[in-house]
Amino acid sequence: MTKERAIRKDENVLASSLAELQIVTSSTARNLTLARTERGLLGFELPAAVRFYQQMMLIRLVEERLLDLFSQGLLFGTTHTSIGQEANAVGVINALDRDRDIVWSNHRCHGHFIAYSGEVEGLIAEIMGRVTGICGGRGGSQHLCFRNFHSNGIQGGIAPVAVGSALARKDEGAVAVVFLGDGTMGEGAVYESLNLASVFAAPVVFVIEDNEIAQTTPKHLTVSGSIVARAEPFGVRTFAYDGNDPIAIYELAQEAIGYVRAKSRPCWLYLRTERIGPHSKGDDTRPAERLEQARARDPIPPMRRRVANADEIDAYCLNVVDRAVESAAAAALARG
Ligand SMILES: Cc1ncc(C[n+]2csc(CCOP(=O)(O)OP(=O)(O)O)c2C)c(N)n1
Repeated sequence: MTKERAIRKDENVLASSLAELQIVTSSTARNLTLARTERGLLGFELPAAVRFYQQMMLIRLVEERLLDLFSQGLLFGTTHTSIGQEANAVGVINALDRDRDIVWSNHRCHGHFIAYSGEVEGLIAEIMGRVTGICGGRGGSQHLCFRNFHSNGIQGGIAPVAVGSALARKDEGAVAVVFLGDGTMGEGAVYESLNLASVFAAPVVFVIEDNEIAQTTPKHLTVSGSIVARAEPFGVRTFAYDGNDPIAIYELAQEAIGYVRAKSRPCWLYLRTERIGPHSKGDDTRPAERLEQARARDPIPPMRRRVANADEIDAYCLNVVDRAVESAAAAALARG
């Protein structure tokens, strides 16, 4: 093949890929209407304790089902679950203005995403690689994009983007929230972002979910000093919580987000939490007693005791997940 023909062939491939991408993008855009967002699933009309319990159960049941679907070979790509960390997602996301604020999440994003959107079916379909997924089945577990919600699996890579988005939307009164793990404290981009957020007065909330482990590496082997104290030298105010109560997290997040919005300043919201499940699938190397400690802080049982109709909510959430899986399985494969 001559060089010229080879280039033309590449151009044709590129053109057809772009055309395909455009189809996916426009069909996805059609799906992104508020009408399709199953806001009822998030229980906006319910009292806070019931609403938070329902959202946490949805997250838990979706993620348990994802692990099951993975073991049956029904997922596209990998997946990371936030089992044990649901209170953070529910507490922080419910304190946001979902229509105005911007969320930047990471590889462990399903809980944040469900609490933001209630799009259980769109998420499951996405991870099963189906055209009905919220990104047309092309993004998978770690790369979600829906309204003002974005996730990306590169550790720390979302921090500068969050700062930029906060600056871009500052005049509209929007706040950006970025979720980072303790294992991401070694990424230089986090500190560059903290510095610029402070210097440029960006309304961004850095949420640190400290579960004391990064994949299989315990925090003490890689993180020096105090994570709570890290932001203060940058002139960034810190809010901190150690526990598993979504209502307490919600109240603290409201205070933190209220401060960021009112002062147009960044803040550091530190949440000590526990990952109960594996990092990804079947890759938990922690000793039994450490896992026992983690399970003792499961946020769901204490909330369950506070909700009178927990059985009813569990049955409702289970039905939602069953229907979502059935409907996703019936949809066409994005790459099929
Ligand atoms: C820059 C970069 N390095 C390595 C990885 C591989 N990786 C994915 S998640 C992870 C651990 C992250 O730990 P942490 O930030 O504590 O979040 P957690 O998994 O505990 O939620 C690693 C090393 C990555 N995604 N990006």
